[in-house]
Amino acid sequence: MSTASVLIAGSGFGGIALAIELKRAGLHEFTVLERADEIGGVWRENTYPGAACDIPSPLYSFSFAPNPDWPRRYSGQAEIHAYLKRVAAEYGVDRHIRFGTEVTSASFDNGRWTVETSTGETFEATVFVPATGQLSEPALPNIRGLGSFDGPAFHSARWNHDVDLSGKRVAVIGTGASAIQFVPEIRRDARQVTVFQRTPPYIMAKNDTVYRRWHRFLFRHLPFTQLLGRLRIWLLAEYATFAMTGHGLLTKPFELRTEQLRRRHIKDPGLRARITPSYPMGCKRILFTNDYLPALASPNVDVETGTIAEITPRGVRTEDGVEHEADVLIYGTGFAALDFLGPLKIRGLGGRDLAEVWAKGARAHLGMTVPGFPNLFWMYGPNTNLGAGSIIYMLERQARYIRQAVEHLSRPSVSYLDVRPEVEQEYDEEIQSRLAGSVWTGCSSWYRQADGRVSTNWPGLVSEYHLRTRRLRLSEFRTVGD
Ligand code: N01
Repeated sequence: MSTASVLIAGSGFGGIALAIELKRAGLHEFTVLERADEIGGVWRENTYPGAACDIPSPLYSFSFAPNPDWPRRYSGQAEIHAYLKRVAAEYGVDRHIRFGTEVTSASFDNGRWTVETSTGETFEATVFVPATGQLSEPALPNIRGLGSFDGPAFHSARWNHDVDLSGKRVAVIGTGASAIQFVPEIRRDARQVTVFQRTPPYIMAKNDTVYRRWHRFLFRHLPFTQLLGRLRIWLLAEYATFAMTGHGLLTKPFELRTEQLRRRHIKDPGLRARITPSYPMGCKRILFTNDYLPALASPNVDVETGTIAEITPRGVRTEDGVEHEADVLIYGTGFAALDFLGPLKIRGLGGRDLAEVWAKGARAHLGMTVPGFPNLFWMYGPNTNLGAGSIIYMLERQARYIRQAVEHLSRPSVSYLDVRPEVEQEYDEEIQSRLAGSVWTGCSSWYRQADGRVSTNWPGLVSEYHLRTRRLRLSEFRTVGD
């Protein structure tokens, strides 16, 4: 039987999860288009010093490919990238990847997607799956004078490893998950690090463990031991999500822990006050680290909380008029997460432009399908990000759902599946009304648009997402050709 063909844009954890799901189901008609020359998504791009995952590896891995060889509970970027490459090779999906091929546009016509790429090649398929991630486009801040700095300046996700920081004065803008990982590393070599903090993050301790030989022996020969660890972290993440989605009192014990940590590591009451958050815990991502607070307390690190007025050729000027001179400027300013499309142009039925449909914010049924854009399935799409837990779990659920759609579309009589507008509308209203009661409306963050809409995060437990995506419900779709 011939099967529906699939084009996947992106070979990060999402694209690879789907490729493996299709392969395991015997659906071999797929191609992954990858702009870079290697797989890996964010785990290829983010090579800054100290880059690691703050979700423990037993959970931050594919359920079908546990890895007994993780070096530690919180593995680093290189190990995670190597894991993804190894699993892709083991399942034979690396052979389906076209590297150096960025998808620039996709349009649906006559029951097929035509995808144009940066190489000038055009591909056609029944199904198109953007798996380009929410955190793939680095965001530079909108600050006057950006670009006027005389020395080296780069974003954390485009780390310039040619710049030697030894003995240099380094200005870091941002205090998110990336900055709190690289600041402790760079301060070892740098003469001086000035961290420009706009909003302090909540910091929790990382309960890290180096896995010894006996751990690895147990994980390999008694896999349930690793599975139990996975289950424990999964349950903790579900608890945290439950707290963030309308049960804020449950975060109180953790708030006390963060206060204790600050007291333990930061003896200067002035500094402690400056790094104490004043918004509800969980509203911005909670950060796990054991070395960021000690780094802030070290003599060669300053925390500057004055508002940045401009970047100058010599450094950063704050609104009080002080120019903070620096030799190197590093932007730890995050990603354009709300811009799901990025440079990609997508046209659906009747030439409808997805950018116009999403002008007020990205939205999709179960984060995957959009009315008028048949056979288009997003991975890590709108409202599928997590405030706690492993995104790989969500990606596996999406892969399974999309695989079912591909199976259905492989019937000779079916040409396309188009989610019903009323289904998507009702879903979006439900998601947004639930999000209104979540912690994420209590501050500004990359989860939230300027008008307040939260268009990145899933408002429930991951177990709920699992249940809701377990079966593709054909009644939710207009099926053409059936
Ligand atoms: O980026 P961020 P990130 N002037 O957006 C500040 C994932 N991740 O790269 O909070 C001054 O969190 C901004 O300030 P504020 C993870 O999902 C995962 O660190 O907006 N400051 C903030 O401090 C994470 O959430 C891992 O007030 C400005 C910082 O820049 C996501 O990636 C590791 C500014 C941006 O923080 C993004 O993390 C690393 C301005 N104009 C990343 N503009 C894991 O371990 C922005 N800022 C899994």
